[in-house]
Amino acid sequence: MDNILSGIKPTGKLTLGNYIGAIKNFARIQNEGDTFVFIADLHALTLPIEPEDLRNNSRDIAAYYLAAGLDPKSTTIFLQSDVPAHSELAVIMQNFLYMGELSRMTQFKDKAQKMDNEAIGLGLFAYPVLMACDIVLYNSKRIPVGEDQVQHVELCRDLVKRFNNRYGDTLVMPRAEMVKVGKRIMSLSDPTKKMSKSDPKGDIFLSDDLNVMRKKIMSAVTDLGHEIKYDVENKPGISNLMTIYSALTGKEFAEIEKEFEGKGYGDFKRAVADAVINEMEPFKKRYEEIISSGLVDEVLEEGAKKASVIANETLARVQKAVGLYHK
Ligand code: AQP
Repeated sequence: MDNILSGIKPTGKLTLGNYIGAIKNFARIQNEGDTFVFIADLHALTLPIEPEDLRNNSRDIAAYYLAAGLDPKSTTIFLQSDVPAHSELAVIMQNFLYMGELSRMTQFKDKAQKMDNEAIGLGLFAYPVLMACDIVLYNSKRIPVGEDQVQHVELCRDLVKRFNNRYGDTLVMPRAEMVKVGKRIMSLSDPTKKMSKSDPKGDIFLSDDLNVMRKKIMSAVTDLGHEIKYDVENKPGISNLMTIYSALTGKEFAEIEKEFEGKGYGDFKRAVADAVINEMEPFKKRYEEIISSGLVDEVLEEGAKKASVIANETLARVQKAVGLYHK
């Protein structure tokens, strides 16, 4: 069975995009291999963040993982900064990814473009180096991600090829995989943009009250016409809502089109809101129970111990391969 690895960075309140594109799927596939799911707190430092927010966001993500059904018995859940091998390996691997390729990363270009050129941190630029280390440390073959992260996994593949060519078979080759439906949930106020926690216009947050979620869906931007039809180019708003509905109910697009034949946008939005609330009500309840128990700290402590064993083995293998003395 292949090792599976994924994570979320605690840069803000999690969105329905993170839930559909990542968390829900982690729980679904966790028994298909040795699964490692982490909270990428070091990655969150690549953009300015208050210490209190970083701490709270990190704890929240762990609780959301558990609320979604990730079972610490089958999935190693841990905080990236609790496993120093991530940072140690990154110091080595930064020599094997090149500035040209890093500067072509879409996420870097998008984020840097909104910042003052003189104040772009090195960490933001080198983000894919650390992400590649997150992946290779766990000998991970399957990397479930949303569409926006595929480019970084591709760069990690380049790194593995480059490293193994030079030093022999040391690192395991990963591959990105995406959910069939929901790999890119769009903003409800601008369905041409990704629903994103660092640009929270048109987001549904997992922390929103259920009635706020309903209101947001009922006022989501829709398109001209009145037909419920999956057509991303001409009907991005309805197509996005159909994606959410399909991801949560398991219904195919053709089935949804049939279900709403002759009905209007209002009927459809009500059904989407019901589907979101059906899913979110028990999930949020479990999250509340978990956050007020001591479970999160316990799980993260245990997870860091388990993760460190395999991460340290890989780190030692790399140190030895490159010729670090005494390793
Ligand atoms: N809108 C989305 N639709 C589907 N999947 C999504 N993901 C994020 N947004 C969507 C997936 O969630 C996982 C964790 O993401 P992340 O927090 O590590 O970073 P990100 O991809 O940069 O997500 P955000 O929300 O846009 O974060 P910020 O704003 O902090 O950069 C990933 O698998 C991601 O693809």
